[in-house]
Amino acid sequence: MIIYLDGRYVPEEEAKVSVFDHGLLYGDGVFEGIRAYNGKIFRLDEHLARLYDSAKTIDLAIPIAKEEMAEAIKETLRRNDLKDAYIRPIVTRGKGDLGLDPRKCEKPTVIVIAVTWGAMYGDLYEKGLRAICVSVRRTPPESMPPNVKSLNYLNNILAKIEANYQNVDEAIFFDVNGNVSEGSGDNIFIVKNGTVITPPTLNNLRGITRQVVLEIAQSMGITLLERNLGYFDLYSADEVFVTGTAAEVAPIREIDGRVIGNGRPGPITRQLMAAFRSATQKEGTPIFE
Ligand code: PXG
Repeated sequence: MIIYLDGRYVPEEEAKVSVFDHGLLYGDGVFEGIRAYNGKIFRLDEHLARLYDSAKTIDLAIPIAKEEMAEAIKETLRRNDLKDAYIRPIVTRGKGDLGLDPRKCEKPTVIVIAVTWGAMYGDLYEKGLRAICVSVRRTPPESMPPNVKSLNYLNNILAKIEANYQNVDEAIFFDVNGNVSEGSGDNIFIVKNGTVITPPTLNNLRGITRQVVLEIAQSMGITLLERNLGYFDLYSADEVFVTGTAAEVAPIREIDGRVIGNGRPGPITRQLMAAFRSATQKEGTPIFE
């Protein structure tokens, strides 16, 4: 496996960062999760925009331009001969000392990892996922904007741990005000009486898959709403699904023991899953040109 590290393409064994890197010491940095399908990188520009916006928000100046980052991603895929892949660009604050002051970090560390990747949830795309609403709340935007895709995922990991202890597939976050936020690593949608509804993005990550699904639903003439949701909306929904680069579009069949709809992926979810799959096969930035 070849990794991009600070301008060089190196074997995995040589892809090492300092133990004084603030990405490790403090989770000080940002990342993206991007997919390539069929030789094309899906929504690369949107992912790069979010990476640079996340970095800007935490006052981290990425030392290479977006175009260079795009080239590093493509070249990493080419060197690993990958046509279908999960791509992980990472930018950390860089090597500093044991104090948290970022001014001690002279140069951000830039990494691109690319690996082969199949369907994250296997047969659950047919059966549907089981989920719980977790007690841990999504970090409020006043503390750390969930729109920043930062290297500190402990809030999300605590949610996942809670779901793991309950032996379910996914965790659903609420925010501190009692509104539905998102899944541990994906955005959430409900379908009620034919309308597709998803929460606004102040209290969650502005997912790129979420945006693609909204575009697809609109093009299909499905009524869309962005509004706050509560427990009532989740439990009484006809359909619930989550969206993410890793998860793609994944149906939820049960929440806190309540069966959603008839316990099978619903018709609108199925339509959106199929349309999303076909979009990922068709569009994207070519890797090998
Ligand atoms: N919310 C959060 C908190 C995320 O981390 C999404 C939504 C979906 O966004 P996109 O742009 O991908 O549609 C994410 C994306 C995992 C994992 O293991 C998931 C993500 C990142 C890293 C790992 O599930 N997330």
